[in-house]
Amino acid sequence: LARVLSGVQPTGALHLGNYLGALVKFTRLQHETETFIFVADMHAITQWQDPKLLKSQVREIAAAYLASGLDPKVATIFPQSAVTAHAELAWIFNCVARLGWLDRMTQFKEKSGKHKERASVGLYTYPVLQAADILLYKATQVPVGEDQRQHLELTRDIAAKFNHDYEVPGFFPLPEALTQGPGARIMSLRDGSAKMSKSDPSDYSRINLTDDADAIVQKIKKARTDPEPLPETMDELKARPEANNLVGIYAALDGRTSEAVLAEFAGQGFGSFKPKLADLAVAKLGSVGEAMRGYMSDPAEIDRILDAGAARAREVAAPILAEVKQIVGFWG
Ligand code: AQP
Repeated sequence: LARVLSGVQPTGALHLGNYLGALVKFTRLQHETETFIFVADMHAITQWQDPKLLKSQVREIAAAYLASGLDPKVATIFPQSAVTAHAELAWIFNCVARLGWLDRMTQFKEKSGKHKERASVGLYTYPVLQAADILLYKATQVPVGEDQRQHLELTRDIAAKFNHDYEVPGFFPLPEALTQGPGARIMSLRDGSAKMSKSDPSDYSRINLTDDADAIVQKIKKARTDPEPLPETMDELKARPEANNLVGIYAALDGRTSEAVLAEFAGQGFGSFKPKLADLAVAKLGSVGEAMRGYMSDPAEIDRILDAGAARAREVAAPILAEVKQIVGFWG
């Protein structure tokens, strides 16, 4: 049976990109595979997080998981920092990964900005911790958005080098990124060439999971487009980033392909397509936002779910970490 693992950082309100690129896939996969989904609070502190808020941010991501349909009886849902084996394995992997590999990571370049020397060392080694998250459970499949593909390649490189250097062929699997589908790269509503992101200063660039129906409708109405009607073919659509993005969002929300959406709407202008997209988004996201608020009103229940998930994750991780330590020649 394939084992799936993924997570989301508790660093602010989730948006449509996180939902379609990650959460929807988790929910779908949980019934087909053994699924581990964590809240990445150790990753979150690579950039400053207010310690008074961090736990409630973790609960909010857990609430979003549950609201999107993750079932804690089926999937293991837990806070990353509750399973200390993540940090232990990350240290070993810090000694396997090469500086040259990390130097190539584009997300570090983007997130560290102009003053690289002021970024935390943790932000730099973030992909190594991510490799530990995945391989600690010997996960084979990692549902993520396109932006994480490079980090997954690094995880494979670390697994292969560990297996080779310690002469344990096949000990760690080489996990695969699951990035298929139209939701893998949702772009900003203001700029078809930038990804939808929590850190974009314009709230009109994204749809938040907590937005109400009015906000969703307004944001879609104001989304940047061109004056042409929707084309007949995918090639024509791909040449128009904003149009491509809105069709992709429709497809992902409706569980269809962009081709199927084009077949229905080709020839229509945005004056008629946008209201239909807005109706669909309100129908799909409205219930998620409402369910999230419901879960958030009972933090004790969320904590119970997260504690039970952490206990289960520790059980699975412990023997794998023990074997790794033995392979490395550690004392414990
Ligand atoms: N625009 C996106 N389209 C599709 N998937 C996306 N993901 C993020 N943005 C998009 C996926 O969401 C999951 C959670 O990602 P994260 O917790 O690492 O958050 P992030 O990537 O830092 O999210 P943001 O919004 O992009 O934050 P900033 O602004 O800080 O960069 C991952 O699977 C990711 O691929």
